[in-house]
Amino acid sequence: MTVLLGACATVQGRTPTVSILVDLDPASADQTVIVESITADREGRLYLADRVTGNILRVDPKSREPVVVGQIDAREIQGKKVNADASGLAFNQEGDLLIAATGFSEVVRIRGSDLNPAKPGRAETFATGTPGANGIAFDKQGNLYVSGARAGKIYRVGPGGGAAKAIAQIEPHTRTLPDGKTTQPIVENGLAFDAKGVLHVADTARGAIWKLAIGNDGNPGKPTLLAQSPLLEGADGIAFDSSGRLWVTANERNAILTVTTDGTVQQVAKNGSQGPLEFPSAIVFVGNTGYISNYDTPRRDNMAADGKTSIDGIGASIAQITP
Ligand SMILES: [Ca+2]
Ligand SMILES: [Ca+2]
Repeated sequence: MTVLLGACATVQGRTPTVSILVDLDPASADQTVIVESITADREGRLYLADRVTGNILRVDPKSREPVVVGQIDAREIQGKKVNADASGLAFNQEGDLLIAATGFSEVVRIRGSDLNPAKPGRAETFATGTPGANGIAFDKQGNLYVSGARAGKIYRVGPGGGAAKAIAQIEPHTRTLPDGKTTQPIVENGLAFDAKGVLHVADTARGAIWKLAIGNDGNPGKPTLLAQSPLLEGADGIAFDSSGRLWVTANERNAILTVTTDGTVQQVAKNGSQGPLEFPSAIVFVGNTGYISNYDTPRRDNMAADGKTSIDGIGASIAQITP
């Protein structure tokens, strides 16, 4: 009996709570800042890229004060101004920050020594030939993997960067949302490696997580489904916690879920348009605390009461979840 009670307590004892760490645009709730991803450095400081300004923001969870430490300049391409539309971020082993620049079909880099509030570092091209670049993740050898969004190609480039090569394919798929008109065609979004070096891929369109084993020769196997569930619709950023459990932000459902190694999906948190989750786009763990970027776009469960905008809640922000 004691054992049973103990087991119950382990499963149900503590309910993870979600709260806001930082409001990234305190003067507005109307997408004046747009953050699609979040990562952390070795000291546990958080980094986000603002699609509106091109600024790279650093936030120390203790001081909660965003500072600008880098910049991705817009480019002029064929006479038109093109924004980077920064997505996934990740640090390499040398401490340089890599950022998927969806607008450029590239991954850009800011050297660690240039992440400086006194003189924000300028991003430069690291990898080319990555259309739809969204999630990024490094393997243990320092190779960078890049997800390709709707076309479903996974790209890889070596530690030095250069022209990326497509190494795997997830079949394209488009889902229609419950409103009967909005569609979701992104089959590759967030990326994360587990401790064994298996790449996991969030499929936003199918509401699924794929696994891609990479052989010792560097050759990938075929993608296999780990989990597919209506709970995972909108699966965006993913990250493993220290116990090896995969956490998923389901953006359009304003939800956070976990997926175990046997594919069991569990909803950990969910809320309506008022937050604290507002179209959560990614999660990163520092110790046992998960930090979540709120992208806050007007869609599905994050649509404001006006039925048009995402103005409910506080808008672009970092939420935190303590398991
Ligand atoms: Ca993403
Ligand atoms: Ca909102």
